[in-house]
Amino acid sequence: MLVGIVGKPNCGKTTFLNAACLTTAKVGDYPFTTIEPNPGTAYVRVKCACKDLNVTDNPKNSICLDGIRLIPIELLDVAGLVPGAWEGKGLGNKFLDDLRRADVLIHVVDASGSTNAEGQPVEAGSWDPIEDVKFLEHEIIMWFVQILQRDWKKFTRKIEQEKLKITDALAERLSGLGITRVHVMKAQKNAKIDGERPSKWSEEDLVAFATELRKIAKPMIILANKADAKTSEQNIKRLQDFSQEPVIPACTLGEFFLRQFAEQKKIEYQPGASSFKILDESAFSAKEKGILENLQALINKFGSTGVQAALDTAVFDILKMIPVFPVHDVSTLADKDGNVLPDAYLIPEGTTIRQFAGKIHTDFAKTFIHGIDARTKKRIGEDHVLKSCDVVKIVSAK
Ligand SMILES: Nc1nc2c(ncn2[C@@H]2O[C@H](COP(=O)(O)OP(=O)(O)OP(=O)(O)O)[C@@H](O)[C@H]2O)c(=O)[nH]1
Ligand SMILES: [Mg+2]
Repeated sequence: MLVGIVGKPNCGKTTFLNAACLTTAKVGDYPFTTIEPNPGTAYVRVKCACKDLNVTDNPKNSICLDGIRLIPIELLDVAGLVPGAWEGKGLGNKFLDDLRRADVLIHVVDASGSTNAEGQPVEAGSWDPIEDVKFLEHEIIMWFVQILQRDWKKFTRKIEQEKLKITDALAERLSGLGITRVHVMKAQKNAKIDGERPSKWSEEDLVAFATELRKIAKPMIILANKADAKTSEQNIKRLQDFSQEPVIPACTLGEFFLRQFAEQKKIEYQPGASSFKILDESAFSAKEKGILENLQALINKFGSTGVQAALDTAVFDILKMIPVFPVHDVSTLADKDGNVLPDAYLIPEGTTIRQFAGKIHTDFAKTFIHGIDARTKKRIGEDHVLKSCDVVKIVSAK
């Protein structure tokens, strides 16, 4: 799973990545600080199965902290997008191509209104961040449209002459963008587009189709960043009223400091928490203490710094992922080497045990015989839909 971090230049995308992943990618108060994408690994938190099964675990692909399993997810911070990027403006399509693999997008917006469309600093409050939300969605839609329009006539002629299925042909054509047949089918249905005569689709039809496809294949949340600025509060309310997507107020810079101080053992802080505790008063100057007080006040107002909340919303509310723990031995709950509850996987709600087997190893799906629920010790058939926090064994012929 890949979370793409997008937005116009200078809105705080790299600061978000650094805060979420404790990386040190370059940040600057000017546009296009980032050109090559910065990858990072962050964690989402779920209740670990060790808690209710009352076992001591030895996690391998994830981390367990006092019964909370931290599961890694991949993030990608990309270059800033400016209006017309889909036509090649700014860094253009290169930026968009970096997002091909993204399953969900976090759109970072400068809620303080102190950067214009190109990411140049302007007087605080003078730019309307609602414009950023409108333009970014438009850019992604037009990126899809422009890919679809290449050879559209030739493509649709072939479909009609050879009596191919438009859904299959479109899914194949768009597969490089991480778009599946199910995505295409849903988008066609929502856009109410005739599947019989694709050669008759107008440009408006293509835009309507791409608009629906964007919502399904690249769902988005809005991170209303720089919430610490005076001009942000009113804009955050306006963004929440305007946007169809979830809007999460955030102070990514504050989260970055908290995470660093926690790493240095100067404070006690868990990402996403609503408070932190100073462990070493002498480690901070009077000015730094003032900053920390302001940060606590901001967290009190918004519930958290918004960074972990954005990741959790993207993974659990938008992608609807659930954690599942595969084991080799249902009595000891261990793998072949005796590690108890070694791995936690994130899978979409509705995944069957057989589909899950295929995610662990393609061979498993082919040679799948049945599953076993480690809690009940009962056999489960291939169509059994997994639940959050299930612990399962896969029995295969291999
Ligand atoms: N006040 C405030 N400033 C922030 C916050 N997050 C980022 N900034 C500042 O915004 C500026 C841009 O931050 P970056 O993280 O480099 O922004 P970016 O979106 O990656 O920019 P490009 O790579 O140029 O597209 C820097 O001066 C940051 O310190 C925040 O939460 N509050
Ligand atoms: Mg950057």
